[in-house]
Amino acid sequence: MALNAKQYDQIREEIEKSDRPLIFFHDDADGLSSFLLLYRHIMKGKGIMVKPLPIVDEKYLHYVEEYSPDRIFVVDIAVVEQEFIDRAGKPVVWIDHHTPLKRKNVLYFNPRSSELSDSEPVSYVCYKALKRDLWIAMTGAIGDWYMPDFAGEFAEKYPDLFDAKIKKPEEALFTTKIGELVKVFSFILKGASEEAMKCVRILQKVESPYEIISSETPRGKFVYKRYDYFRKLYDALMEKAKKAAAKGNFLVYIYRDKDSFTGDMSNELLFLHPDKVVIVGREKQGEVRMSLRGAGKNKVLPKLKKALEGMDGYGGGHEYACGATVKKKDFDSFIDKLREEF
Ligand SMILES: [Mn+2]
Repeated sequence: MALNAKQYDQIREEIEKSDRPLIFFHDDADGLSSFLLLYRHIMKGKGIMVKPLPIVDEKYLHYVEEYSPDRIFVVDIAVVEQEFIDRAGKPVVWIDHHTPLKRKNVLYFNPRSSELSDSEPVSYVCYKALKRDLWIAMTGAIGDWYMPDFAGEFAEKYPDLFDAKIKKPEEALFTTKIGELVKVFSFILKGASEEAMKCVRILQKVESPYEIISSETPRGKFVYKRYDYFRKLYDALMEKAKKAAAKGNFLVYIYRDKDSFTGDMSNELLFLHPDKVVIVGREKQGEVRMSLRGAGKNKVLPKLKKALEGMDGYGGGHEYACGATVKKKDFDSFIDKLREEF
């Protein structure tokens, strides 16, 4: 079940009590939005982007030492190791919506703890607790393929960014201005983290979405330019992917490039081809790292698990959205096995 009023109050009290919060966030639109909602509520703190793996462990302890926060927040991160919590020596507040985990000495908020099938994004949870910066909350929710109950209110305030007639998050994502803002939030986080964080710091204080999407201010333009750089790379890859041979019900596209767009690309390709199993992979260090997507009858998770049996590879995720890695030399046989499963 969604969190209750008392839990939302508790989240708000925790951030309001904090004078120097250190906030770890996932490197996607939901994670970034969650961080921004917490930060902007008190205009204090420091954000740390967690990538490439959504795990906060002892490798992140040095940030605690360097910043010496009074509280630690972790948002939209699937795993926080007990060792990190024990050694951080500060109160830890963890807000997440991945598979619930058991940890000690942490204030843990997860809508899935009481109902595993629930999936409210973390930015939705933060917005319900703080009720500020509606446009950031909407960006995080849509970025997580979730149509929030405040979509109508958002449409009233920002009719040029979103239309209340739209009921499917993917339609908002790929046909509206709020969808473009999701791409901004996702793409600026790619590439070098120091450069990404320059844009994040700007987002900590921008006053409206128009500063960015209409480049209304120099700082908004700065963010838009970084987004535009990655968008061009993305669009070029998408052009090739759209032409990729779609044999039967499979759309497979593999590329070599230093930036990871497989998640974003597979989502958009699935939107264009909802009847297909979409696989977008990136070749790196003798491996193919891929995102797999399906809809309707194409539940990818169980088939992926079967196809990986006895193979030198790993993967997992949600029913319709997975990630997996296999050796380059095994890729073709992996795809053959997966085809058989479907
Ligand atoms: Mn996320």
